[in-house]
Amino acid sequence: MSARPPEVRSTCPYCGVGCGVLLSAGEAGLAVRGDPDHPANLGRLCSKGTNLGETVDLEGRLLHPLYKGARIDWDTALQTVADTFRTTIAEHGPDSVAFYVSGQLLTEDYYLANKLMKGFIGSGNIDTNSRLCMASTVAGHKRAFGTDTVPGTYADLELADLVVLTGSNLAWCHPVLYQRIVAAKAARPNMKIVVIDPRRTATCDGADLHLALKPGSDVALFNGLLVAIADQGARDASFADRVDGFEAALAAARAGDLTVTGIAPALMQQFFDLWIATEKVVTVFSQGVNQSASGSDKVNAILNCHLATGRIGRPGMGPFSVTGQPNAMGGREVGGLANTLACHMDIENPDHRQALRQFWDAPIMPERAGLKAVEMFQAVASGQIKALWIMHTNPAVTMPDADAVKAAIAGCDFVVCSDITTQTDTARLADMVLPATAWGEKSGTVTNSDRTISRQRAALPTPGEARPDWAQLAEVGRRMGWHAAFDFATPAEIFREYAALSGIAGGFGLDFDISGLAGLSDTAYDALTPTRWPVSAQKTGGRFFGDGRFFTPSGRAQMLALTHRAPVARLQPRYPLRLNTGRIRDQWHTMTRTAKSPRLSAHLAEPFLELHPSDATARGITPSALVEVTTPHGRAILRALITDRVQPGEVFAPMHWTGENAPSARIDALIAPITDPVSGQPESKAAAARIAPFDAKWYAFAISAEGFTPDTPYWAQAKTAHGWRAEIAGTTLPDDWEAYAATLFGIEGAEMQSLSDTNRGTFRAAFHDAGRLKAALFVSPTPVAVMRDYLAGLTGTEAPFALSGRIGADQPDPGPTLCSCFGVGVNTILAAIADQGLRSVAAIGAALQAGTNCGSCRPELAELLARIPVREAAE
Ligand SMILES: Nc1nc2c(c(=O)[nH]1)N[C@H]1C(S)=C(S)[C@@H](COP(=O)(O)OP(=O)(O)OC[C@H]3O[C@@H](n4cnc5c(=O)[nH]c(N)nc54)[C@H](O)[C@@H]3O)O[C@H]1N2
Ligand SMILES: Nc1nc2c(c(=O)[nH]1)N[C@H]1C(S)=C(S)[C@@H](COP(=O)(O)OP(=O)(O)OC[C@H]3O[C@@H](n4cnc5c(=O)[nH]c(N)nc54)[C@H](O)[C@@H]3O)O[C@H]1N2
Ligand code: SF4
Ligand SMILES: [Mo]
Repeated sequence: MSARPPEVRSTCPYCGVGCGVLLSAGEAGLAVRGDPDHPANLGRLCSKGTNLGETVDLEGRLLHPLYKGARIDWDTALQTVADTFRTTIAEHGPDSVAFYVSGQLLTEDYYLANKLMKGFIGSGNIDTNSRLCMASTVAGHKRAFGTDTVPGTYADLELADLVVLTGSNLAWCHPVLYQRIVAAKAARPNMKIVVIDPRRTATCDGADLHLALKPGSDVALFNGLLVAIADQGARDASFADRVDGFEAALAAARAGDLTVTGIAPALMQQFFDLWIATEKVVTVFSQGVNQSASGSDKVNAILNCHLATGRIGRPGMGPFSVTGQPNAMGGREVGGLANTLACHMDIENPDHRQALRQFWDAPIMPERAGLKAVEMFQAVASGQIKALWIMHTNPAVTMPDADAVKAAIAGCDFVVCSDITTQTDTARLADMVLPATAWGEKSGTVTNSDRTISRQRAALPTPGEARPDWAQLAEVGRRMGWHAAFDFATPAEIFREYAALSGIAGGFGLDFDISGLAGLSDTAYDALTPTRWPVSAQKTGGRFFGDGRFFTPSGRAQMLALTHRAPVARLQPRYPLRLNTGRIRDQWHTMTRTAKSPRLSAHLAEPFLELHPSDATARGITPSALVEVTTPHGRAILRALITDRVQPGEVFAPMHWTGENAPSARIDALIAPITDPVSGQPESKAAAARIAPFDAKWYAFAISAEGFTPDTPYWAQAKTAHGWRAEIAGTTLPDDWEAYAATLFGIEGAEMQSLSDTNRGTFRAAFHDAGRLKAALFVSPTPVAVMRDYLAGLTGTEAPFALSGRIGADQPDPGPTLCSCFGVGVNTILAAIADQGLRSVAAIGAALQAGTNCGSCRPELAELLARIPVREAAE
């Protein structure tokens, strides 16, 4: 028996928690488990991390460069990119080109992209999807602290006596951090959790208090807290000389109106009292704060309260921005934003520019910030930008006004897209598509939310001709004529240069200094264990600001005078509803990886709109019907999910679905390109919208062993264990359902059973080939009632009774999958709660295994328990 190969230690490619993973590639695929030694997760993983093995196959992978849809060799591809950028710059100047990159790039990739654009092309026109994500936090931190510094560490979340989660659905978006908090609370039941979110999310299930504020009213709420801090004499006198601006901030706060929050005064007071009475308080914030036209002010309103009370940078207290992407933090460090330079240096600071130019031996440096994402794509649309390189991001789906962005990309003279697949809305529009090595195949570093730098290491061989992003950038840099500056053969070489540069930043007294890592040998880089920055002669790891020293010219933190501003997208009679957008538990952004996993796709298999029962009733929208959502910018069709988790007048839709899997659900087509004036971050969570029932003539549910593409106004497709499932709706009735079904599935020669009831308008067909079910279609004039999860498992089996659409009467319907690790459905859980009198999440786990592996579904299990009255034993 051969010895098992050693596990490769790496980092999960999804959220900013930055969990360590142990990988082993074998014949059965890639096995993934949590790294017990990684400080972020100590062995835990959420559903997305647990199911990584299902996402790394080569189906749909791009394995060689493509130019205008045809395969070309790397030499020609890279020369074409270099030549086109060079001639465009020669004719139209450096600002006629741009890079749009991503917080999912490795630090080494990101550093080179920034070096090439800012130091050698000589333009500031490199921006990143972090503009849609972290820009308001960066602006808020810089205004208050002088630098973009996250003061605390993850341990603070466990040491705190109060954790406030505002604009963050941590249970779904940073599940392992959430589990760490829940475990800390279980160990110390006096610890309190408060959630501030217009919606009642899964995160609320573990909370002591939920404040459902009106969208966009965070500044008013935290201003109210500041007033209460002052009135209750809770200002920290010993910290007062470390902070400027208290009086002005307080005066502005006193002028505010708390009623705009829509929160009951008593509840608000309870929150203020709790916050003030609890010294060890951490306020966690994320996209509900950042993605707003007042995002930077929201950030500063939170920082104001921590600065006034001196609750910052000490164990168990501080403001805590959790980063979204695995290397959102790294991107901020390398200066990936159009208005920053590498290592937290400033583009407007001539000394910083000069030092960087000298270090890089750069021919030219921009003296002003480049275009921020929204402006950048507007400049692409107007023809000002003529060559664009998009790397590791899918802006045709995720930028606001996404249809305009799509048109801009399509109309641009030359677009390069580096991706792992061509099956994205963006890659399909690019002139040149360059195949990148994917997560399991590449090597480098990422920085998580608490400043911990971790290694990503390759566990899988490079497929086809794929190349790492850094290698693509280095080669283009060399071919543009800058041989020495881009003469890198390994990520370790890039990292050493970057670490050395950070020493210069440290010399300016800046926070980001990892010069202690500049001398890492290749072997030491390979072996690097998770390390929190800074790493310098002066300071290693730890927290910032507990000593009251900030990075502003005065050394004091700045409190800001802030005034509540309502969302810019105004509600009006034609658009009376607030459209909020965000994430679901088991999908990652535009789904190019997570949608490959049948397990992850089972949780929520279709795009939806959460709407309040009163709004549904008022518009005649019934459960499971389709709704048409319209804003001044676009239109979407989504499944109605009627729930009091959202407030009346507010609706919520996920951001994930794309032209590839549900073309009518590209939610960013509905979002206005409105941005925060300070940070340039879009207002992604507060569109003005109207909704109406979608007038479908027929609805269908379909399963198939092979992928298929309906041509109807609504469809949404998801992967199953042995094929695909789809929801379909049409506005015109086909003449012949049997012919329609055969064409839909592209099936010839299979045996068809069908059943139609012309009176009721229903039709069902099942196709068998060699005794195995290939595809089935269930049509009805109303939303189809069949056992979807059961049917989804039938393709490839004999399934003689598939047409019935349900399991035999003797077998229960498991219902939609809730626990994706063990595939346990809602109905199974509800039945067990009722029949076995289960009272706790742990009891459900003992009975059904649900929730016992990654634990991501535990909040939803708790919600089921709360919803279902348990039969008393005596009854
Ligand atoms: N499962 C999953 N996890 C992810 C990701 C993913 O795609 N899928 N993406 C990662 C990335 S890049 C990011 S940035 C993070 C995002 O993580 P989060 O910010 O937690 O996620 P979102 O769902 O975008 O938004 C959070 C909440 O903000 C609320 N909100 C909306 N408007 C307001 C408001 O005005 N005030 C307040 N206080 N709250 C408001 C929304 O109702 C929503 O519940 O998640 C990361 N983790
Ligand atoms: N309405 C609305 N819009 C939003 C948000 C919201 O909450 N609401 N959130 C915003 C936020 S916070 C974010 S972070 C963005 C995220 O939005 P995007 O970054 O646009 O979304 P992703 O799906 O993560 O795109 C990553 C792309 O990189 C490709 N890829 C994967 N691995 C590699 C690799 O190793 N190399 C290369 N070159 N490519 C690779 C993937 O196939 C995919 O096409 O969306 C933003 N848009
Ligand atoms: S919490 Fe989940 S998605 Fe985030 S890094 Fe950890 S395993 Fe990955
Ligand atoms: Mo993000």
